[in-house]
Amino acid sequence: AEIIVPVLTPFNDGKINIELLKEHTSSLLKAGVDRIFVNGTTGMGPALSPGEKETNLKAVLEVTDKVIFQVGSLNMGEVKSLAREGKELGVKTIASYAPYYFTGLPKSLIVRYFKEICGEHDEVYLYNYPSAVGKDVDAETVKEIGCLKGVKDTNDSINHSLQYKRVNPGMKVFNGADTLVMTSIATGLDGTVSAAANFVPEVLVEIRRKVSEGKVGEAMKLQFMVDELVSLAKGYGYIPSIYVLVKGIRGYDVGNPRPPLFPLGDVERKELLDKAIKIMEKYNKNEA
Ligand code: PYR
Repeated sequence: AEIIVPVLTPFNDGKINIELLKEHTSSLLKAGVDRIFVNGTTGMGPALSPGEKETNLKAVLEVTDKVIFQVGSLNMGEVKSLAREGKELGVKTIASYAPYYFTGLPKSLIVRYFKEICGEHDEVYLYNYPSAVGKDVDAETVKEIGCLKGVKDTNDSINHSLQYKRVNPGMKVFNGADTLVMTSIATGLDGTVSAAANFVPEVLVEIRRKVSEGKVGEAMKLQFMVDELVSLAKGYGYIPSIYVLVKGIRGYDVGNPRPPLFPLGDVERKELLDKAIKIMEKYNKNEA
């Protein structure tokens, strides 16, 4: 099973910091992450211009070709042009969320959106995130689309993810919930796309190892540690917290998020990090 990281986008004064993105990407790959999902939710994809999406891609490509390039937006021309750009740059896999905000779009138009992207690139993944985009591109819809090679399903229902496998055999299926890393691996999905891989990649790699050794109970304990960290971070705003946790846990700077995802203040940073370290110490003690 693969561990895929939806990489954050480092900003300084509202501009992408390419060097920090490259350093973070290298560090995650060294920790054992398999692929880098660029311009996802954690990467603030919907808040990036087409040029910025391309900047992120090119930065990550300087480090690795193990990339999934997310190209979705509400402008079909831009989506297709990014898809073409990905192809020209030799990107193996691109992905897109469904058109968001327009929650009343009929299924036929969602199907058409993805078919148009498939016209530009031969390996297209669906990024399904119903709670954010306001519509569920489920297993039956994917069958109707007919050309998708994979899906990242950000969904608390593992059954929902499994149905893609049943209805579309041969399709790669990844669940995108931080709380279902162990479950995704143990149930035979193709892996996980977990934002927590930004700050605890080694823990996710260890969860995978434990599952493969049949030590499901130990994997579950590590999953619970991730759950507590994520739940803590969500209380401060998940994406801004991830920047603080990368620096505090991994020890290098990844800049800031960009408003409207405002960076945390100094007091919150310290509080978040102190609590995160306590959680990690608690689990590491139980381990010993
Ligand atoms: C993302 O940040 O893109 C996830 O799916 C978690």
